[in-house]
Amino acid sequence: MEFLSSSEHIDLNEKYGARNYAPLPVVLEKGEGVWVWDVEGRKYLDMLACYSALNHGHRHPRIIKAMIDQMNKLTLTSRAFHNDVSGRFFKRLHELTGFDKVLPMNTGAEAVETALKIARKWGYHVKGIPKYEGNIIVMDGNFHGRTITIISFSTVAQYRDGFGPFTPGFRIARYGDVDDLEEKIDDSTIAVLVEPIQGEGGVIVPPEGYLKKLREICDERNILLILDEIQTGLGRTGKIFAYEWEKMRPDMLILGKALGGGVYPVSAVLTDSEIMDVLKPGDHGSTFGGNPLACAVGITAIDVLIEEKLPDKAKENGEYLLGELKKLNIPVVKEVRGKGLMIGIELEVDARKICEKLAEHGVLTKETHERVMRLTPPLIINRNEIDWALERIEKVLKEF
Ligand code: IF1
Repeated sequence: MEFLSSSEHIDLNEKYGARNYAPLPVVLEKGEGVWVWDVEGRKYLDMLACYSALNHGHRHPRIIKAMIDQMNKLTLTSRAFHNDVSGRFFKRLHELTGFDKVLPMNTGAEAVETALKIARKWGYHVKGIPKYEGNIIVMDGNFHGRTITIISFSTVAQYRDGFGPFTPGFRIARYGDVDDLEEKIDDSTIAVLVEPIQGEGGVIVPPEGYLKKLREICDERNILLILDEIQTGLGRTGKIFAYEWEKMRPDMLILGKALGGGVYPVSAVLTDSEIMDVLKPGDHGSTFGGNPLACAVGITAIDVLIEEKLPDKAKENGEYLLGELKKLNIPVVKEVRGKGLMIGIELEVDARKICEKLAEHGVLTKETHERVMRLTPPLIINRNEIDWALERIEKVLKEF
């Protein structure tokens, strides 16, 4: 393949690609572990990890091997037939989560849509809410994906602009505020959908005990508590699942991103039989959902997560990184917050410029909502690599 410079690659992308992103001017060619290289051979430390889809780092050898082995056998069958991998994947997820049943999908948004469909059907067929009067409560500042139904309940104007008319049946409550939630609940409320920590919302950590209170309210009112752990799950916050921090359990758990081991889109909805069994054959489906390749990758992604103790690493290294960042008393830093290796630095200035400067110093990350710089490195990152990043982050922040 002929060599093209970064700027030539950028020209191609701008000429032929939709402008639905404004990427940093970095053209990546190779990744390994926490490191990536651009086409000119410059090396970067990846502190974004594809928004927590790269918890295992780039091209984890065990995951690559599992994928290649499966590719040399069988990749895709449709669900018209069984395959010899999906059952083992479902069992592995059952062992990891304790939920009875798994519905496999591909992207996060598809899993969120699947969870909403299961919840609605449960609301009418089990809870007995009169058909189509049901409502589902979501949070302001939520991010659950980009489909028309999901952006119908987004509170970010840009994510909705131009995409109406919007899907009805959703109410917005203030994130972290159980009193406000209680005001929004009525007899037609089916479920509450919430992120344990809001990622895109700016790494917003709710008050201690929030999830526990949500659990109690949902139990009292016979409402399904659905947790979107697509970003917070699989070790990111220092536990396998963020809900473990509050010793509570959701009725439905949505996973994605790192479930695909950084190599393939794999997502899933997990719940117990009395909820999942509302779905009869033909009610819902997906061409690629639960394909052999996805399942082989998913099994290995879970095995690596557990065997390499990635949640504990995220807890220890996250505490260290957060602690070091909090010591930086730099005027441009307004607040540092997060849990495990899901960290956000709220700035007094536009975070994009800082991310561009960081890239020049070999550290890659991305802003969210103009002023929050997120730090969500692969969970395999070690102390030396964290110090290497801290040195450069401090240097760049001091320049502003
Ligand atoms: C983009 C954000 C992060 C998610 C949660 C569901 C999904 C996501 C909690 C949907 C996806 C991605 C999407 C990507 C950027 C990134 C993102 F800024 F958009 F919000 F991570 F914070 N639930 N988040 O975070 O999963 O369908 O994408 O597989 O859309 O720009 P998906």
